Amino acid sequence: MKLSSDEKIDIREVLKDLDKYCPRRKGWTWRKKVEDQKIGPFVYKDTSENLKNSVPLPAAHYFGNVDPQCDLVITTEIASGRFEDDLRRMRMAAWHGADHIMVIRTTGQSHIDGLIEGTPEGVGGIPVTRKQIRATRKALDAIEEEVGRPINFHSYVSGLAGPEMAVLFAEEGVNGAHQDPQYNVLYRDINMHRSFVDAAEAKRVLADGDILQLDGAHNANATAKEAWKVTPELFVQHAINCAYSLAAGMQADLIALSTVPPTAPPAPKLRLDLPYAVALREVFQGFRFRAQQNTRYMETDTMETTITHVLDTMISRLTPTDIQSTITPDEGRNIPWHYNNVAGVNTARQTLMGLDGLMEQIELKKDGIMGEEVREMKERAVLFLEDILEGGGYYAAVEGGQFVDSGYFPERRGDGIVRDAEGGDGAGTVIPREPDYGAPVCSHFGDNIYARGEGKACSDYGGCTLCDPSKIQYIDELDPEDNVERRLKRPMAERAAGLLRPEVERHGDGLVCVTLFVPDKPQIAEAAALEMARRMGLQTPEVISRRIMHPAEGSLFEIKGVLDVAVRRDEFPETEREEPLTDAEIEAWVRPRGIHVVAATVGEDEHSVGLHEILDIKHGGIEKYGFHCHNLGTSVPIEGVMAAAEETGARAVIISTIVTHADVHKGHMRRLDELARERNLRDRLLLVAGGTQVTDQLARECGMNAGFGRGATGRDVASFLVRTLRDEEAG
Ligand code: Z98
Repeated sequence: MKLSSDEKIDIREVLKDLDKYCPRRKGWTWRKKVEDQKIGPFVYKDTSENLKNSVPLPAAHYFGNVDPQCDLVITTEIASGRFEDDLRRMRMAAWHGADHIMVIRTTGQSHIDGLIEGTPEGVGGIPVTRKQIRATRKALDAIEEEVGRPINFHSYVSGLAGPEMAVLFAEEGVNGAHQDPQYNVLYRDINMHRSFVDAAEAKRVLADGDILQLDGAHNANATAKEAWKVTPELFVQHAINCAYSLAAGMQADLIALSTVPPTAPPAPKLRLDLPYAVALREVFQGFRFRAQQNTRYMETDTMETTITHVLDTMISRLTPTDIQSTITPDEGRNIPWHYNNVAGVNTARQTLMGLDGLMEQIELKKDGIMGEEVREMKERAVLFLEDILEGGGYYAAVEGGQFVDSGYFPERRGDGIVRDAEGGDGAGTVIPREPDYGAPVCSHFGDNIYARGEGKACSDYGGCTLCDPSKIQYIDELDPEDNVERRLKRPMAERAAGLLRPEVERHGDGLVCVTLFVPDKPQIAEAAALEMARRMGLQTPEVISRRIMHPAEGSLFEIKGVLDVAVRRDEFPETEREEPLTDAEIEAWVRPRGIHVVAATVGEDEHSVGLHEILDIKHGGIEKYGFHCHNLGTSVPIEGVMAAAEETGARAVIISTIVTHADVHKGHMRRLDELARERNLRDRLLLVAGGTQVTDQLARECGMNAGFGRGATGRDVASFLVRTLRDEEAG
């Protein structure tokens, strides 16, 4: 399957022959750092290889459209609820630099004691199934070809079906997974004995599949009442999972600690979070670090979330990090919207590029408050661990409510998460292994009759599904109602009919967001804002963000609602728009040639703002490329313009009319062309007209070489002049 950058991904093509799909690559991929990489006008210190296709950061056009890629893997979390919609999001995110796609699974899947099949719709994520994984991996194969960089696909192996999920992931080429038995115990109330027994098995499978593992410690940040106080506990959670993973056979460089800077402003963030990040990295040297953005203190204001995310990312640069994780800044107020996946990724890459080379210029102080805090945190973590050991070990500690409370250890508030060692999902399901137990796949922890001889364990029975993919049983849709074919019917029919609707969560969902400021007290303003949204025609309007500007002067609201409007795409025929030349290309051609340009607003027009925009260096006008501009001013007669053109030896004339009546702008253009011909200057001169009523087509009909209307920039005009003059020069 191949993607073309001007065509949408073809879901039907993705779904075709999935029963025969095999992953073309297995295991995790890091970005390759390139030292002192020259990209455009800059030499970068912390970048990796460039992409083949991408959307650069918005300001890139000032710098020759460079799109440097940082050396950290960038994660985006995808959670539309329908895997077919996830695929398009992944493609958008990959074009913006994400190479770790974390697919959130549907609420409750961790409580299902086995695999599920088909592709039912999910809540807060998708059900992870073989078909969903294959479709996603197949789409990602094509997307990684398109952008020119391997993309890691990630989901979850914690939960009741951990070992089964791990085998499924290893079979299907999933590249990364969360696995942490403590997650099961603390956050999903799954029986502790079962969780740890399963974890050994699951981790062994992940290890053999070179799948990167993330732990679950970040959940303590996210659930604690005062997240900055649970840092000693976080060390202990990381330590238990790391030690257990090593014991199960994982390599340290595929074990990643999932860490989150615990606070957000107005808390003194760097003062609290930086020593924590430093201490973690000192204690867990040799392991990998995945830095997630803070999600504990996200409000409904995406700007606030973004600023916290920037600070989080700065901490990642100040302390070594391998994966910069991002979350959609609208998490917590909607099903995250696809453009917000892109927003999150862009926050990380914009920050990381801005901080390029930082650590070659500064050093963190090891003494003073940093050193003290680091030492104290480590001591408290060790005490926490000793406390567990003295109290009878991990299970007893959890039964006693040792984990997740709001006290800075050893301070206790008696508000820990308490679990019964004999309770929870899957209690009583751990049974002793029979002496003749045979493991169903080669990757396996512990005793197994097949693993006793030479060679592969599965050679005794002719190969397992990890070694021989033809043995995998692929099961297609089972639910006649809830399946991808049925879900695709409406969107596909609308697409075939050429209909377009706005969307943010799922194909054609009609969801839009409007921003309204209402000048009244918050309560009245909110009710009024909702009513205004209704009158705009939005169905089911809902306030997703409210920000008080002043208790009496007014508040700002973001309101989402459904705009039930479909427009036909054939109403908008595509016109070929030539990309303007880059600033550098224009300047390189213009400067050595000393080209004169005469410009004026003509007739009786005193409005010079538009022309200034096009000419003045201050407004990014054509002067900056080295054109010699002779601005004759306002209300200049056409004859005067032509005389100046003759005198200065100009190669181009730019006339502008903003205010016009009775089509005088057309008359001016025709007259300019006529005069140039009379004076035998037409071959030498490029005639350009601009103004609110002017279009390129109209200008050409009136004898101009080009016309520029509303929104045109100096670069557009310069690009036209250079292209035309260059062609003339080339003959
Ligand atoms: C993140 N947004 O990591 P359920 N195992 C572990 C987890 O941390 C998680 C799951 C499983 C977060 C995602 N973490 C939260 C160790 C989830 C998921 O039960 O299917 O939700 O398991 O960035």
